[in-house]
Amino acid sequence: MPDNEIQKPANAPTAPKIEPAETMIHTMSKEYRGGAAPAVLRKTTTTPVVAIPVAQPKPVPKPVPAPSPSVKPLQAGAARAEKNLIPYVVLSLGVFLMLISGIVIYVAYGQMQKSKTEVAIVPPPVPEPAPLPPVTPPVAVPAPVPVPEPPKKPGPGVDSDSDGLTDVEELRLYNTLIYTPDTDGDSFLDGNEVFHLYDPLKVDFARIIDSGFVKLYTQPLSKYKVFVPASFVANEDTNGLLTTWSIPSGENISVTAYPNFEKTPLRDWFAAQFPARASETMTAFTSKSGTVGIQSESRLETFLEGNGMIYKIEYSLGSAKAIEYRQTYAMMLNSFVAE
Ligand SMILES: [Ca+2]
Ligand SMILES: [Ca+2]
Repeated sequence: MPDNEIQKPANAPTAPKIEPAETMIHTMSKEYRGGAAPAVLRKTTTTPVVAIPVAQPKPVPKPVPAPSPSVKPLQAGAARAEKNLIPYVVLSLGVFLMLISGIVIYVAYGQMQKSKTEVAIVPPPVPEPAPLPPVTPPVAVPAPVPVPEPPKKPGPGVDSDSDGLTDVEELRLYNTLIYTPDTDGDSFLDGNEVFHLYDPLKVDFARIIDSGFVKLYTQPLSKYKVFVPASFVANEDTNGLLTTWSIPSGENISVTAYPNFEKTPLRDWFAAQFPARASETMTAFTSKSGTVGIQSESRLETFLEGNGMIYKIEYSLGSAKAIEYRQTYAMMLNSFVAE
């Protein structure tokens, strides 16, 4: 039995017989035992080994003598180690190159982004503004000084039929027709009849004092008589020098008596009494009853004299915007008698 053949225990089960064609046991020649040249080892390592069934007890291999340290298997191991390092070196180089490439690409990409950012940040060149033409300051034109308008003088009231009586007088005082100038048809206009102290509603020469539209007012202290519309209410002061007839629309007609003991001529008296109105033109006036005096330009203020007195008969408009009672005022003047 050869040396390298494994001793089988006596009581070991019989191993199945293995056909030589399928299982071959290669043994090492003596010349190779204890270390051999690498070339020889490579040649012998290809020797097939007999497969041992698992169920059999593991044979104890015969210890192999340690190779001599002076032999060259270490050189072969070193060569294999060097050979095995090559892939790692190549892999390391590849990784290194990839890192370098990545860094280069990263730096290049950063430079590109920076360039883009710098290009975006750079503001476009601002064109120089064209020089503006010299501005000529406007010539200051002084604002026109507003001229205050003089207060408007009240105009006459509406007289629809142009008979001399306003519509207000006809409707409120004399009961005449505002669209019929001659209400009673006696060929005299309504206003003309009132002015001359006639009844405008009766033909012939019926007196207005008998019509009921006017009444006689007598002032015993100041000693005068005057016709006034029946609807006017007299307001007298205590000494009888001033009597005022208020009109519901705001106007009033008044008589003021001034004693003239020295019998000063009327115009002189007027100049002394109203020195501020010395330049005012006063027109001579004579009533239908024969009383003489002077009258203002507006014909709304009249001074009559008689019986040692001077009477101012005034038509004050107050807040009225139109002169509605001019013919009535004229009627009162024509009826005024100092006695
Ligand atoms: Ca009229
Ligand atoms: Ca008439």
